[in-house]
Amino acid sequence: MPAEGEGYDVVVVANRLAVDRDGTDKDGHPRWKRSPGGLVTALEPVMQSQEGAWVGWPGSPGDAEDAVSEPFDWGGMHLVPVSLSAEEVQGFYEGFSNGTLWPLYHDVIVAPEYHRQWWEDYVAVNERFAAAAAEVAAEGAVVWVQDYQLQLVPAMLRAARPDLSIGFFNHIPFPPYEIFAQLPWRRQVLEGLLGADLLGFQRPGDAQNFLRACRRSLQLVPRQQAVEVPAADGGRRRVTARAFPISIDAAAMDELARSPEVRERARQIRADLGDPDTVVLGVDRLDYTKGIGHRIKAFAELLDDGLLRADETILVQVATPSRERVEQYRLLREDIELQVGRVNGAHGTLGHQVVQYLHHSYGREEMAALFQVADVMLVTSLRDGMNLVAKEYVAARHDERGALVLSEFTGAADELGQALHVNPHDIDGLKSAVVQAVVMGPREQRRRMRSLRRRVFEHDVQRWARDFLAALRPDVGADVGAEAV
Ligand code: ADQ
Repeated sequence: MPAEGEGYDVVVVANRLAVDRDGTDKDGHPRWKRSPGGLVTALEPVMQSQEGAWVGWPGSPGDAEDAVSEPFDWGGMHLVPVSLSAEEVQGFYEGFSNGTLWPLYHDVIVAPEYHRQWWEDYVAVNERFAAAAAEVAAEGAVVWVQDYQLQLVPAMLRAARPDLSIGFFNHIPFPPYEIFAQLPWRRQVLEGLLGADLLGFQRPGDAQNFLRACRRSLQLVPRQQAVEVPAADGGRRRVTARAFPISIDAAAMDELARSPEVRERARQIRADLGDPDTVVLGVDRLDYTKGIGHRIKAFAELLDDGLLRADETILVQVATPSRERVEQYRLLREDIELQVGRVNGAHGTLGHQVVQYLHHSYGREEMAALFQVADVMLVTSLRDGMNLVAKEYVAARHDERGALVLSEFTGAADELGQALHVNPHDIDGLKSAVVQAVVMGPREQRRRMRSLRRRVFEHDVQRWARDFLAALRPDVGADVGAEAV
C-alpha cells in the first residue's frame, strides 16, 4: 500500500492503457496519443477531477526493443504500464482471452479452446495487473476493473487491499450457465469476479446469467440482484450484479456530424460511390461474432432475386483488422473476402463494384461522414455485448434520416426499440428487413430516428460512468455528475 496520503483515489484497470503509442519524439522518447473509444472519453473527466491512475498494457510485448515499463503522466492521468512478455501476449491475450473466453461468452459461435498453459498465463497476468493496481491505489480508493481479460483481478486485489471499493464491468455478454459450465476453471472465474463489490453487465440478462452461475456452481443464493460471500473479517459481504448498458459520447458524435467538413466529406463519398439511390453500410471489427457473412449473403440474394438492383445500390462494408494472429480471424478474413469477390463477380460491372469492402481503420471524421451517407445501416451480430456502432449511427443522423437494421442478439437491441430488429440466422427475415429499410419513407424514418436519438442522447457514456460509480461509491459518482452536466 502507498504511504499515508499517497496514491490515487480512482484507479481504472483495463487490458489496454488509455493511450496508444504514436512513434518516438526527436529525443528518442515515446510519444502517445489518446486511445480511440468510449471508455477513455467517459473516464477521462473522472480521472482528471480526482487523483486518477490508469493501469494497462501498452500494446507491445515487454521484451520488445521499444517497450515502456515506467509509469508516466499524460493528459492529467497517471498511466501505469503492465509489461507482458511475447509468450504472455500469446497465452493470456491471444490464447485464453481471445481463443477461450471470447468464443465461450459469445454463444460458442466458434469452438472455444481449453489449454492449461493459457490458463496459467491468464492467472499470472491477472496477478500482475492486481499487484500494479494495489501499489498505486490510495487508502480507501475506488478501483474499476474492465472486461473479460481481467476477471480474476477483483479477488486478487481484495486479498491484497481489503480497504478498496472494487467495481468490475464486463463489456461482452455473460453466457447462460449451460454454456459457461464448459469452462474447466469456472469456479475460479466466478470467485475472481466475486472479489468486487459491484459487477456491471451490459444487459439485465447477462447479470441474471452470472447470478445463476453463482447459484449452480457455488451454491450461493441470489437475493435482490446480489449474493453474499464470506468477508475477510469473518462476516458477510454483499456483491451486487446489475445491468449498466454502455453508450457513446452522443453529443460529441452529433457535433462532429454537423460540422461543415464532415458534411462536405459525406457529399464527396456519395459522389465517389457513383451517387447510387441507396447506400447500405456495415462497420465492424472483422470478427466472427458480427455476422458479416450473413449480411453479405442476404444482400447477394436480394440482388439475385432482383429485389435490389446492382446499378442502384451499394453495400459498403468497413471491416477493421482485428486479432490477426488468431487462426479463426485469419480464416474469417479469407471467407469474407471470397464472398465479396463472388458477389462482385456476379453483379459488378466495369467500374462499379456492388460491394465496396474496406479492410481499414478510419478516423472519427470519416466514420461520421460514412454514417451520414448510409441510407441503411446493417448491424447483424450473432452475439454482441452492446454494439456501439448502432448508437454512433443514430447520434450522427441529426437530419433524422436513415434506417437501422439491428440484430436482436446485441445489447443495443434492448434499448433501441425503434430499429428494425432481425434474427441474422433467418436469412429470409433479414432480407425482408433490408427491403423494408430500403423502401422506408422519410416520415417513418424520422419517427423512428427521433425515438432512437432520444434514447441515445439521454443514456450516453457519461451517464453510464456516473451511474456505475454512483452505485459503487456515491461520493465519487456525484463528482462524475458534476463533470458531465
Ligand atoms: P467491439 O466488439 O469492438 O466492442 P463495438 O461496440 O461495435 O464493438 O465498438 C467498436 C468501435 O470501434 C466503435 O466505436 C466503432 O466506431 C469503432 N470502429 C469499428 N470499425 C472501425 C473502423 N474501420 N475505423 C474506425 N473505427 C472503427 C466491445 C463489445 C461490444 C461493446 C463494446 C463496448 O464487443 O459489444 O459494445 O466493447 O462495451
